[in-house]
Amino acid sequence: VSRSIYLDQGLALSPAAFRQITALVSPSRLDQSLATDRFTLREVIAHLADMEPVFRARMELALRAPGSEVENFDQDKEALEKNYASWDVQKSLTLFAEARRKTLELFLSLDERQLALTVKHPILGEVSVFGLGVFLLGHDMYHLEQATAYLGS
Ligand code: NI
Repeated sequence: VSRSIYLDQGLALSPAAFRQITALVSPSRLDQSLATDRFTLREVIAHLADMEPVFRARMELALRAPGSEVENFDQDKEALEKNYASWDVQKSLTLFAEARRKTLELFLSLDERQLALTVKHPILGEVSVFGLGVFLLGHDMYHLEQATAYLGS
């Protein structure tokens, strides 16, 4: 495992990308559902803000107690229970940016030995702290593509 400048930069830049895209979307479209089984843009941003501390907690657990088992995060259950559909988008963007800054601060502080420590996830299997960082960036991109679908009329 070695540091990847694009992984670090990508993780740092995601909140700005979501903020910039959201600024270009008409407020009336934020709650539009583009696919029955996917979040609206408002829910996507809330989901990112809500998930970020969960990702960070997994990294912290791997560092503190390597080999621990973590639970899967049921995003649809969380979305309903926490009513993502009601979250203020600007507040969610701010929450996400602050939470990501903390994740990145932790991630950048780790050495190679620490990045290789793992947790066990019921779906992902054994995943390292570095792997969690890669997963996080992939998750950003998955939802970033979804957000771009809200651009245009
Ligand atoms: Ni997601």
